[in-house]
Amino acid sequence: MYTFSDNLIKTLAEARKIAVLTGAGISAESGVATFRDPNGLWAKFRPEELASMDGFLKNPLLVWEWYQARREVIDRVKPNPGHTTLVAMQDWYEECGGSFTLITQNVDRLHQQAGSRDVLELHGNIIENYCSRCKKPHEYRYTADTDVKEPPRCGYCGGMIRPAVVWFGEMLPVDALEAAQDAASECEVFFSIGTSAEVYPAAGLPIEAKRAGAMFIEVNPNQTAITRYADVVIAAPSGEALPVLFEKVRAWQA
Ligand code: BV8
Ligand code: ZN
Repeated sequence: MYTFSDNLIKTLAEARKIAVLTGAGISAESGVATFRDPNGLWAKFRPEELASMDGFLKNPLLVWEWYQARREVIDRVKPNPGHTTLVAMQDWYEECGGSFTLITQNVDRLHQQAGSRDVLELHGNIIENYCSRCKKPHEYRYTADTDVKEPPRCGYCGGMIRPAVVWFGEMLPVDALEAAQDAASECEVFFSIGTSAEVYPAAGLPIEAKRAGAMFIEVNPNQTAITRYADVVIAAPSGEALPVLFEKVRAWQA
């Protein structure tokens, strides 16, 4: 079972400004493949081939099919205890008069499905779509019973419809990124959960928080590019470790 130092539990029980960055790893226990794990999504293709506008324009059918295959999984999976513990933590810290900012690189919206509020989505979402040419939002939504094999066309300009995710080489949504950077520079504790910390500018947030004086906690069964900067490393699956950790925080009596 997982044991945590009294200092960690005391710090978390007394902190009032928490920020959390999540990546694909927090959805792994729901059955959603990560990108860089051995059997991950990138195992067969290079990221730039699939998650970029160039890749989409070069091979729209391959990229569209890859997103449809991911949507098929995301359409039927459920949040896991890692997601639901973050909801309970947001409730608890806000009830204590504190702040809890959830920043995610994930596009599966499982945090919102679990009940997390005001989620900062740095890389967009896989549910919505818009026109790759005139950028107008498009009403297409994936459903398991419709088999849309190629990108629908825009009713205004005839352009190909694309998922509302942020591809490589594309700007992150400015409001979400600025709010995430503010939270990283103002928080007392910063969690990095289930991310390999290889994609920027998201991966810079934990280091910004640490530089600004926060306690940096990493939750990941594997080493990452930023493990060496962590004050506390919880080398465990988030769906198992987070519920145990938060139970102890909630029960802490100074
Ligand atoms: C941009 C699309 C600039 C959506 C994705 C420095 C600064 C700025 C940019 C760059 C820079 N250096 C390089 C760049 C370019 C690039 C970049 O970072 N490249 C990397 C590869 C070096 N960044 C960009 O292009 C970004 N855009 O900066 O634009 C700009 C400026 C002006 C004008 C125009 C442009 C855009 C980045 C977004 C890219 N989009 N995907 C989609 O299809 O999903 S990235 C892709 O990787 C996903 O979005 C994902 O969110 C992201 C990060 O992956 P992770 O979530 O970490 O997943 P991964 O599989 O890697 O790791 C999972 C982890 O979980 C593992 O560590 C594993 O151990 C752990 N785990 C497994 N099981 C569990 C677990 N943990 C806990 N519990 C478990 N049970
Ligand atoms: Zn259009």
